[in-house]
Amino acid sequence: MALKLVTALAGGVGAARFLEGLIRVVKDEEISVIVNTGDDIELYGLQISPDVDIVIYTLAGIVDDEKGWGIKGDTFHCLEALQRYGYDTWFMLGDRDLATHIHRTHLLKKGFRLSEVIDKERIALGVKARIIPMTNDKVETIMVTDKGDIHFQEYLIKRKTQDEVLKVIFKGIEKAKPAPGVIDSIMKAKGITICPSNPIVSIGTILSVPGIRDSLRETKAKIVGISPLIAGAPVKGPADKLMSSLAMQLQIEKEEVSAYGVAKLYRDFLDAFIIDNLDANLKEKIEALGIKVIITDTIMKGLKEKMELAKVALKAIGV
Ligand code: GDP
Ligand code: FO1
Repeated sequence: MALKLVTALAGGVGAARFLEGLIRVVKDEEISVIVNTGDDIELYGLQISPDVDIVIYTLAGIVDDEKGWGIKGDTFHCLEALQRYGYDTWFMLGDRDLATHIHRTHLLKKGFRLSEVIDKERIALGVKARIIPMTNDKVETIMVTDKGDIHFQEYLIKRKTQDEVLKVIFKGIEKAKPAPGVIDSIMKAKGITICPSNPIVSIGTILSVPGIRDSLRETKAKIVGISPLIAGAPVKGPADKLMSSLAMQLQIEKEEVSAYGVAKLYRDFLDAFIIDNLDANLKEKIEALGIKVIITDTIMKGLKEKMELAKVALKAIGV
C-alpha cells in the first residue's frame, strides 16, 4: 500500500461532513478512512453498510445533503412495493441506494471480502480517498435495553432511541480482525484525525476491534480528535444520551457528558482535541489529561466551515 498522509477514523454523518472539508484541503488520494461497520444490517437478504455508504456518497458528492445519508433525489418505489408484500420498511432504502446493496451482496456472495467490495464501490463512484472497513468480520452493535436486545439501527430508527440502554455489545468483536490496511494506515500515517462521530457506537466500535486501539497508542503519527459534543449536546443523534446511560461502564461521571468526557474516552492516544468556542471553559480540565486543546467554531454549517475545521485539524497534526 502506498503511504497515505492522513488517516481518519469515521462513523457516518458527522464524520462524512468533516471529511467533505478534509478532501478539499489535502489531496483526496492522500487520505485513508477507517469506517465503522458495527451498524451494518441485513435486510431483505441484502448486506447494508450505512456508515461506509454515507462516507462514500458524501465524498462522491451524491449524498442527500439534508439528511446526510442516502442518495440525493432518490425515490422509494421499491420500498413501497416491498411494503405491499408485507415487509417491514422502517429503514428508508432508496431505489438507487438499493443498487449499492444489491451490488455489495452479489460480490460478497461471489467470495469477495467486504474491504474489496468497498474498494470497488468507491472507485466506481469516483472517490479517490481510500475507504477501509474497520474489519471484514461480522460485528453487530447490539443495544441491551429495558425492552430486550435490539440491533443499533432498530434502536435508532425504528424505536427512535426511546428505550433505556443498559449496555452496548459489539457482538463478534473479540474474534474480529482489522481489515487489510487498517493497522498499516494507522502506523504509517503522518497524522490521524478522529472525526466528530459518536464516541460509543461509531468511534467506540472501531476502537474495540482488537489491535486498533493499541496501534493508535503506538503510532508515531500525531492524533487529533474533534468533539462531537458542543456544550454537552450532540449536533444530532444519541451520543449524550448513551454517554449518560453508560457512564459507569465508560468510567465517566454523569456530569462529564461533554467534550471533556469524550476527551477522557480517548485520553490514551489523543495528542490534541478540538473543542467548540462554547466549551472554552473545559480547556484546562482537558489539558490536565495531557491533551493539547484547540478552541474554534466546530459547527459545520457549510463547506467553508468544514474546510476551516479540516485546516485546524491538519495544523494540529503537522500536515
Ligand atoms: P452517525 O454514525 O451517522 O450517527 O454519524 P457519526 O457517528 O459520524 O456522527 C454523529 C455525531 O456527529 C453526533 O454526535 C454529532 O454531534 C456529530 N456532528 C454532526 N454534525 C456536527 C458538526 O457540525 N460539528 C460537530 N462538532 N459535530 C457534529
Ligand atoms: N437514518 C435514519 O434516520 N432513517 C433511515 O431510514 C435511514 C436509512 C438509511 C439507509 C441507508 C443508509 O446508508 C443510511 C440510512 N440511515 C437512516 C442513516 C444511518 O442509519 C445512521 O446515520 C448511521 O448508521 C448511524 O451510524
